[in-house]
Amino acid sequence: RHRFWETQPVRQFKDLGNPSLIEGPIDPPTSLSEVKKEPYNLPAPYEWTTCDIDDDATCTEVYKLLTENYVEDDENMFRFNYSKEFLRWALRPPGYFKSWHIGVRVKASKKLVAFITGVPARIRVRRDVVRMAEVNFLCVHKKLRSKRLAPVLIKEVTRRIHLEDIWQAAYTAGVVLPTPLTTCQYWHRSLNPKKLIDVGFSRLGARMTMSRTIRLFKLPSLPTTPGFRRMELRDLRPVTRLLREYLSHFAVAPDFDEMDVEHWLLPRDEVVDSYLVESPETHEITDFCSFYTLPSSVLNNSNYSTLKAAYSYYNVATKTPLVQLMNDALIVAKQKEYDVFNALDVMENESFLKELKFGPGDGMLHYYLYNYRLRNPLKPSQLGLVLL
Ligand code: NHW
Ligand code: EN5
Repeated sequence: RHRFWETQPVRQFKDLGNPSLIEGPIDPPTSLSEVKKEPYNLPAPYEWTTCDIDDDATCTEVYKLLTENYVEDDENMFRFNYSKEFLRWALRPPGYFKSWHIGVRVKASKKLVAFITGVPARIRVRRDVVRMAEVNFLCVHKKLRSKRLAPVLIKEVTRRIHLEDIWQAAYTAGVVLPTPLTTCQYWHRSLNPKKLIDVGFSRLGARMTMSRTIRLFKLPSLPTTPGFRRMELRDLRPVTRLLREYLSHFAVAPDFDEMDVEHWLLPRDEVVDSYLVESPETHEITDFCSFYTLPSSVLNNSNYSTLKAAYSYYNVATKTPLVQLMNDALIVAKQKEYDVFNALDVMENESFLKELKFGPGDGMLHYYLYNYRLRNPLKPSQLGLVLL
C-alpha cells in the first residue's frame, strides 16, 4: 500500500495497539560516518540546490513555486499563499541550517520545481526532550507529480538532518500516512462573512439571510479585557515562563526557551501577532494569545484574489477566561482586516470553539513523528504543538 513509507522508521498501521512496543526511538542513531556523504540520485533532468532564503531572488523563486503548487483544499478552490516574509521567519529560527532548505532545479533551465525544508526544534515527548527537525513545505511542481520525486526529497532532507546528528522529526499533513500521532480538525470563525460566502469558503446557513449572518458574526471594535496589549521585547521573560508552564501539561509540545519565544512569538507585521494581558494592578503578565498570518489564493473567482486568514498559534489563560481572551484575539484580527480566524482542536481550544461561533471545516490535519513511537495515538487535546 505505501511502497515508500513501509520502508521508513515510522509507526506502521500493523503496530497499532500492540502493547509490547515500547515508547521511544524506533531505530537507534547510527554513527555519523555511516551517513551517506553524497546526495541521493535524482532523475537525470534534475539537480539539487540549497536555497538561500536570505537571497531575495531565491526567496522569490521559492515563493512562486509554493504560490502556484502548494496545498489546496479538497475542491481546489483555495491554495495556501505563504508570504516571503513568512517563509523567512519560518525557515530561520535559532540554530537553523541552510543545508536543510532544499530545492530541485531543472538542469537545463535552472527552473525551481521542487522544495522541502527542515528546521531544528526541541520537542518534548512525555518526559523526554528530543532534538528534532520540523519538516515542512514539501512541494513538487504540478507538472511533475506522481513520479516518485517526493520520496527522494524526503530521503535527502533526512540525510542532511542526520548529518547534524538529529534522528527524529515532526511533521503534519492533510493526507493519511503511516501513522498519525493524532488527527486534528480545522475550525473556522467568520470575520468577514459576506466575502467568505462570495468566494465559496462558507455558505449561507439554512433560513439565514446575509444581513442576519453579518449580525451573527459581528464583533466589538475594541478588545474588552483591561490590560490587553501587544507583546513587546520586554515581555520575553514572563511570556516564556507562562508558556513553558502551560506547555508542560501536554504529552507532546515544544520545549521553548527565551530565544525560541523571541523568534516564534515576538510580533512581526503580517507574519505573527501576539497579545497579552498585563494586570492593571500588579503589572503581572497573566494571559497570552497569538496567531500567524497565512493568506490563501482564491482560485477562479473574478471578485477576489486572496483570503486573509489568521491561524491560532499558542494561547495561555491563567486569569482571564480563555473564551474572553480568544474573543479579544478575534476582535484584533477583525480590526486588522482578516477575513477568517482558523484554529485546530489542539490544547484547550475545544473550550472556546463553539462558544465563539467557530464551525468545523472540511479539512483534517494529521500529526506525525519520524523515528519515534508512541504506544497509542493522542487525543488532539493532549497535543501542545502547532506547526506552520
Ligand atoms: S504537508 C504538505 C505537503 N505538500 C503538498 O501537499 C503540496 C501539494 N502537493 C505536492 O506538492 C506539510 C505533491 O503532491 C507532494 C507529493 C510533494 C506532496 N507527506 O512524488 P510522489 C509538509 O510539507 C507520499 C509525506 O509520486 P507527488 C510535510 C505518498 O504517500 N509523504 O507524489 C512533509 C507516496 O508514498 P507511499 C507524502 O504527489 C513531510 C509518495 O509520497 C505526502 O508527486 C514529509 C508519492 O510520491 C506528504 N504530504 O508528491 C515527510 N504526500 O509510501 C518528512 C504524498 O504512500 C519525514 N506523500 O507510496 C521526516 C523526514 C526527516 C527525518 C529526520 C530524522
Ligand atoms: C502543513 N502545515 O483543506 C499543512 N483547509 O478546514 C498542510 N476549508 O479551509 C496540510 N473545500 O471548511 C493542510 N469552510 C491540510 C489542509 C488543507 C486546506 C484545507 C480546510 C480546513 C478549509 C474551508 C473551505 C472549504 C472549501 C471547499 C471550510 C467552511 C467554513 C465555515 C465557516 C462558518 C462556520 C462553519 C464553517
